Amino acid sequence: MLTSATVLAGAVVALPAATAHAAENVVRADRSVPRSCFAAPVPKGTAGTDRRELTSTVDGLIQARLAPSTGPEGDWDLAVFDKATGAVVAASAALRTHELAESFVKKGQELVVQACRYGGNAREAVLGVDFLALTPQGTPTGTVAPPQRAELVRVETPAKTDKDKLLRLGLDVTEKADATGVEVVLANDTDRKTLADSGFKSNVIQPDLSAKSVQNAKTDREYAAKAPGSALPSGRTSYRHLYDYEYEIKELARKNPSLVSAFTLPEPTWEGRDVVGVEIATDVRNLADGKPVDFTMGVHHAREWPAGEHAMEWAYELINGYQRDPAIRGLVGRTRNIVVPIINPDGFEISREAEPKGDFTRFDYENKRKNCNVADSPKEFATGVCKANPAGRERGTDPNRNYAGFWGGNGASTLWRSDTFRGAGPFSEPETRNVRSIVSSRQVTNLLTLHTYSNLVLRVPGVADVRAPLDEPAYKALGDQMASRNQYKSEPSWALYDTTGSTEDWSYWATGGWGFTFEIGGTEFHPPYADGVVAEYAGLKPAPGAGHGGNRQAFLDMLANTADPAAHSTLIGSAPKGYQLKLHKTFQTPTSPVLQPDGSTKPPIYVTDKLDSSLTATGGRFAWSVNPSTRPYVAGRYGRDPQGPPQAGFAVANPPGVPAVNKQYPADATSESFTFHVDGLPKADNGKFSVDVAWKSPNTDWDLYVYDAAGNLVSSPANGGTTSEHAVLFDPPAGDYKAVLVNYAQADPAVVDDWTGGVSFASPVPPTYGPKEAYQLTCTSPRGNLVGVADVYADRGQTVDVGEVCTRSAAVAKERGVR
Ligand code: 0X9
Ligand code: ZN
Repeated sequence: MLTSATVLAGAVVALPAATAHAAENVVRADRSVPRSCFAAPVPKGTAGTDRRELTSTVDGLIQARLAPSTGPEGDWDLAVFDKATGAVVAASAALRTHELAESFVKKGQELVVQACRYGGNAREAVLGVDFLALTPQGTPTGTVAPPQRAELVRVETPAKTDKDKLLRLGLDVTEKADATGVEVVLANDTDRKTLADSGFKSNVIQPDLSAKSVQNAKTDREYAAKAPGSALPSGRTSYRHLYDYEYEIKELARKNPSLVSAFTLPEPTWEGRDVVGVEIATDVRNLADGKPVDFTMGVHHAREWPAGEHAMEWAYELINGYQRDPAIRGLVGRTRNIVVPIINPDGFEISREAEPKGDFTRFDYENKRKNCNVADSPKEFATGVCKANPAGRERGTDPNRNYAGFWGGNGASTLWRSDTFRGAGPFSEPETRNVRSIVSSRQVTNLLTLHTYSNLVLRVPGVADVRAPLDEPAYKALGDQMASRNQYKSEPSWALYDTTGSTEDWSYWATGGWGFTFEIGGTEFHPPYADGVVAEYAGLKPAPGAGHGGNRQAFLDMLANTADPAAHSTLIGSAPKGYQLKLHKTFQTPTSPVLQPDGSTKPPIYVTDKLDSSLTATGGRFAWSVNPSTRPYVAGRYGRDPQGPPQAGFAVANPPGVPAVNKQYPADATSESFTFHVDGLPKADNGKFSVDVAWKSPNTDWDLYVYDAAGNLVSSPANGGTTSEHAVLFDPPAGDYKAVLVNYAQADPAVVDDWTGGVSFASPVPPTYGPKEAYQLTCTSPRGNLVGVADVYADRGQTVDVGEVCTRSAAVAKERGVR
């Protein structure tokens, strides 16, 4: 009785005799040796290492941690090996001495824990090891849950309201969506029931995600075994682990000290992991050199492994290219490049380390999306570490719903369990605050956040109501340019469905720096490496970008845009050597009216944003690449002035007869239709057309589809009700269109509830313009005296001469008697 209870409760076991003799917990090495700690166990006594041997007391998890001892921190790493085979079980290789190596172990498994002093002056570090029995997920009591099958289905959502309704069910909705359907992950029977009860039509895309994962892992092993290298800049052939990312980042920095620097983001994660990044620029340590910043990041979402791979390969691309490719060398010389491949290391570690299990019935962790925040779940689910807790993969906040931009609105969930849970408040998560700190302290003119999947290049806004920014034509052009390389679809992200609180919907509206989301790949969150990483990155078959340059070329286009002064703003002037110029802005970023679980809303929350960046003068003239001083949010909204009247609307004569009830459209074409013509200039200027049909009973359902003359589905069905459908096309090209009506359901088959309807037209909405905003520019002397102040207005593409800001304005102030 007692023994089994101990196992189920999750035994926490320290090192042998660790509690009795604290000294046992201290690892020591007289000198540092930069090496991969996880490459292999090295013999006892090897320089720069220390080791412990121990035996797992549980079927569950090992958690090995390193913390700094007293004195300087240095850089220590950690690895755990299976003693019998020498295979790495867990490892951690972050930049300081905050290491957490965590993975699955078997009871009785003999382990070697190896600590390695990579660099720095710390002769010792403090080691702690815990073993935790695995609590079956979803069961706070520890009862074993029945096996569950995870599957991928396509849900039919012909109207935009259907998508919104689907989003409200709290299911795991993917970005793979088109005008009439969305792919959804059903993790278990509860999800299946939720979908079935909701009345949506669906069909299976992938019946067993667990089996698919096992198959993909095999494909990956075979590929890695036979490929000597790949077309990637690093030549890599398999998905990295978190420790691979960490180790490679610091090796890149160590080997290229003037070009590359590794850094730790300001906040550790919920589980205490350091988040690491890499910066690439000539004279890399001089952060305040005034160059524009390109910021690329991956893995907000745990299971989206190719996102991290693409970001990491981009870092290699820049470093290799700087040495070998004159074009890349030129671009790198004019920019600063920040890469953070894994924004959400807690989540990524779980997903990545669960893969060998291939078991979604108990370890659906491989399918985890969110971070490891536990604060918002009910108490009974708030126990255990993220890899072993009663809520399983459902613990956590969606980092891509947690930014302040329109936070709390549509397309994010108020429920802790949901895959799009928005969190307790805007920027409630360390992961989003880390990104915020970079974007707020540097002039990030270009931001790219990588996700999987659906072959998309997305820009703001995430919700249609926000309307496009005045920058829309240039913003779209950059997205389209990148999409011409990877052959993804370029569009504003609201076109799929609403999202609020996503990365660039904060960063762009707050700073004016272009922000894009790429959804890499066509079918899976982490497909076989050769397809999802090598082919998509390098532009090889079977990627759609094969022969067009792939993501590699898209990223280079983004970098070329970063280097282009026409794409941002530039301040020029002169300042004595060593003087500090600072640009400051502070403002309130409003969230959406905050949706409540009961559907009501509360007033928006105002988040105080502060943007502060600096330039160190080198003496004489300077040029400082910055974002425009007026926020897009304030500058206004895109639109166009009507060039003529809109076309007159008309009622439609319902064709004679009624098509049979059809639930299989378009597979079964049974339907009826009417055609209409849209006029163009000089006769009419239509900003949009709307097709509206209505019927009597809420139990009747007519589905509406609108096609152009070439047969493309063009409508974005929106705002339908229970007795109506509404399809809209903005800026419709002149020509013939066909509206198709499918009789999906009849309230009373004996009495036909037929539709009535019509087509209406509206003028384009003219642009709206807001006020201009300034930056506060200050100059501080090397002794710390404030010697110059100016308000600076700069529009996109503009070069503004701020003159001798450190001397002239100071002299003027003196004349006025200001001290
Ligand atoms: O839902 C998301 O966060 C992203 N899709 S994913 O399947 N990778 O989870 C897309 C966000 C798109 N919205 C904006 N970028 N605004
Ligand atoms: Zn994602």
